[in-house]
Amino acid sequence: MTKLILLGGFLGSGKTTFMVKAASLLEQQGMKVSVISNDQGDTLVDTMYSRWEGLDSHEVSGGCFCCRFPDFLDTLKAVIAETGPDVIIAEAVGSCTDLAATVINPLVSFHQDTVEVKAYLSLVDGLRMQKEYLEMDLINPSLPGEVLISHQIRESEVLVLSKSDLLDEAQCGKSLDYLKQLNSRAINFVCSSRTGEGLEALLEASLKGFPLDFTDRVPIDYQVYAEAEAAYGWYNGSWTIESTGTVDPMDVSFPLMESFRNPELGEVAHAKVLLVTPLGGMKVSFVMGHIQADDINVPEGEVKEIRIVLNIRSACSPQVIEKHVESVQAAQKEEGFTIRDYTWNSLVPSPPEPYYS
Ligand SMILES: Nc1nc2c(ncn2[C@@H]2O[C@H](COP(=O)(O)OP(=O)(O)OP(=O)(O)O)[C@@H](O)[C@H]2O)c(=O)[nH]1
Ligand SMILES: [Mg+2]
Repeated sequence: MTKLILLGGFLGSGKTTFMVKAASLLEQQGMKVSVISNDQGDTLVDTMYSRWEGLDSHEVSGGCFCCRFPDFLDTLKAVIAETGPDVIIAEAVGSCTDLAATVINPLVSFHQDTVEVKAYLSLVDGLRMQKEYLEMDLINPSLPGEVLISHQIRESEVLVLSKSDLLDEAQCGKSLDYLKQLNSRAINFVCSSRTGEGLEALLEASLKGFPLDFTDRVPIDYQVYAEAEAAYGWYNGSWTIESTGTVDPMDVSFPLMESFRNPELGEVAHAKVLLVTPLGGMKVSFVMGHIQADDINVPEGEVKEIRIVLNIRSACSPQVIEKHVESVQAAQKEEGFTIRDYTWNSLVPSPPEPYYS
C-alpha cells in the first residue's frame, strides 16, 4: 500500500525543499514517489518547482488540507489510482496547525484502506530558532503568532530542526534543548536539505513509521489560531516581462528579491519567486530577510522574456502586497521591459474550519 509522509512546519521552514530532496533520494533507491503541495490560493511556486524538478507533482489549492480534507483524500486516491506510487509526500500550508487531529487522525481512523500514514514531520526553521523564536514566548504563548508556532511544535511527535547547514554545533544544541522544553515527547532530528545531513536517517525512520498516537490532543483556541493566520496577507501572481534587447535573469531576480526589504510589507514570512525562461529556471526565496536560490537549471546567458511567478505571505494586508508588486512592475517598465499576461489573486486566510474537528 502507498505510504504517506505529511510535512508541517511554519512558512518558509523548508518543507518544499525537503520534499523535493527526499523524493529524489527515495527515487534513487528505486521507489516511485509523488508529491502534493497545498495552498490557500492557486498559481503555486511549490507545485511548479517540484514539477520542474521532475517529480510527479499534484496540489490541493484554495484551502488547507484540514479544511479541504475531502479534496485531499480525493487527490490521494487519484494519485494512487493513476500513478501508483510507493510513497506520497504531502506538504501542508505553513500557517496551519492541529493537523494531527484534523488530518492524521481521520486518515488513520477512517481511511487506512486508502493510504498507510507513516509519519507527520513538523519542520522547525533552524534560522528562525536563532532569532525570532528567541524573542517569542513559545513556552507560555499569549500572542496569536506565538500560540500558532508553539502549537505546531507541541502537537508533533517528530520535530525536524531544518537548515542545519546554517547552524553551528552550539546553536544546534541550544535549539534542541529548547525544543525539548517545548515538547519533551517528540523525537528530534537535525536536517539539512542543502547538504543532505540527516536526510537519509530521517527518511529511513519515516518509512518504518513513527507512532501516530494523537489521542491526547494538544488544545488550541481556534479563535486565536484564526487571528494568527489572518495576520498574513497572501498573494499569488504571475506576469511576463519582455525586453527589446536581451537580459540576464540574475539582473531581474536581484532587485525583485531586494524589494522585499520594504518596511511597509511588515514581516515577510516567505516570498518565493520562480523565474521561468526558455533557457531554464530558478527559484529564489526570501524568508525573514534571508535570500536564497534553489537551483533548477539556472539560466546562463541572456534571454528576451521571463515569466515571473510570485507567492508572498507577509504580515500586512493583501492590498499592501498588491501595491508593492505594482511598484516592482513600474520599476521593471522603467527599465524598458514590457509587461504582459499579469494574473494574480490575494487574500487573508479565512478562519480555519476543519472538516474533522
Ligand atoms: N541553507 C538551507 N536553506 C534551506 C534548507 N531548506 C530550505 N532552505 C531554504 O529556505 C527557503 C524556504 O524553503 P521552502 O522549502 O520553500 O520552505 P517551505 O516550508 O516550503 O515554505 P512555504 O511553502 O512557504 O511554507 C528556501 O530559500 C530554501 O532554499 C536547508 O536545509 N538549508
Ligand atoms: Mg513550500
